[in-house]
Amino acid sequence: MKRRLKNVLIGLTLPAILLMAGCGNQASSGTSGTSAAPASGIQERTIKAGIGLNEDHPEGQGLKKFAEIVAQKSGGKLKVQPYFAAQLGDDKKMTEALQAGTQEITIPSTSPLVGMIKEFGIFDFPFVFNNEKEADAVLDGPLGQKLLEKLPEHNLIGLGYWENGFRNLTNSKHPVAKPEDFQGLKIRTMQNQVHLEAFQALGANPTPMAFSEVFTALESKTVDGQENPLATIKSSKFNEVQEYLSVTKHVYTPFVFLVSKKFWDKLSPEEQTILKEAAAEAGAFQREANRAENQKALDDLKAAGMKVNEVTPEEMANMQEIIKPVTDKFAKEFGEDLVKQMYDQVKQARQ
Ligand code: TK8
Repeated sequence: MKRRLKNVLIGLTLPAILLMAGCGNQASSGTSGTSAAPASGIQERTIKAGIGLNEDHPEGQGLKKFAEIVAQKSGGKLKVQPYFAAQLGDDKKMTEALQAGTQEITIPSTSPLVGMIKEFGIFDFPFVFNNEKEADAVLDGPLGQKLLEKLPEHNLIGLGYWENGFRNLTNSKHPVAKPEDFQGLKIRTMQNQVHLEAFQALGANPTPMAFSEVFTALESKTVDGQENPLATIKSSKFNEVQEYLSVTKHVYTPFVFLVSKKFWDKLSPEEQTILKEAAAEAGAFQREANRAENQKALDDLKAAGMKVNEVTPEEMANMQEIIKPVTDKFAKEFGEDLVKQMYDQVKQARQ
């Protein structure tokens, strides 16, 4: 009897002793259902991450890089499943899925989110940044971070900004070199009031729509034109349905890296750190890839037969003048101090 009792006691105490001696990993790694929390604090998780652009676009390359880094930092336990080309829906739909907790990550343009976080609208003001360096300085500086802090109240966590880039106009009617050339053009815009009213002020006839509908709308001539960075125009093959490309660089659009707060709050500090670091490292990679691709895309689009014209700084200034009543109106709506901060930080970045 005594021997049996002794064996039972050893059976009960041995795992506890092993656990205290830090041998918990063997007991819990990869096995499910163990009562002891894994010493490493990393669970086996599958993370659905969707974007609207194609896999070959620098944003798609950046998302794949993110998945690699997360797998490497988590020993393969955190598995990011990437979805491209709006397989999970457009920017707004995927952002709503994050808020509902049915999707974990998306990286939309800030523009379609302005209905939810109005202050993001300051990035829709035209001709704010002269180059990517200035955009990085504002987005990665106190102002960009301040806007990310508004996300948790919307059930979203923002881990930083990636690059969509400087937008340019394509259309099937004629070159656009000066404000009068916008007259009557049916232009697809993002679902964003600043863009809509800016193109109206220029005399165009804007139609807001989700990005996933743009190619078909151009092909069926429902709209005459659209505007996007060169890498997107190339990756989405808009040259197949658009004859003219006018290099206007009229707005710099950021992507914002979003995580569902419902998902985020379940993560251990270690898992959160892994996602934060991976989003930053993949973001730096994505910005570089986007800039390289934008350089190359212009030559490729010309080679594909697009008729390309550059818009002179004088004519860009004329466009900005015409749009000024619109940006003055929205500066009041978004907060004039926020807009002033943005222009002050741009000035600092120019020094
Ligand atoms: C892709 C969109 C796209 C944006 C647009 O999901 O809608 O034109 O520029 O990049 O976010």
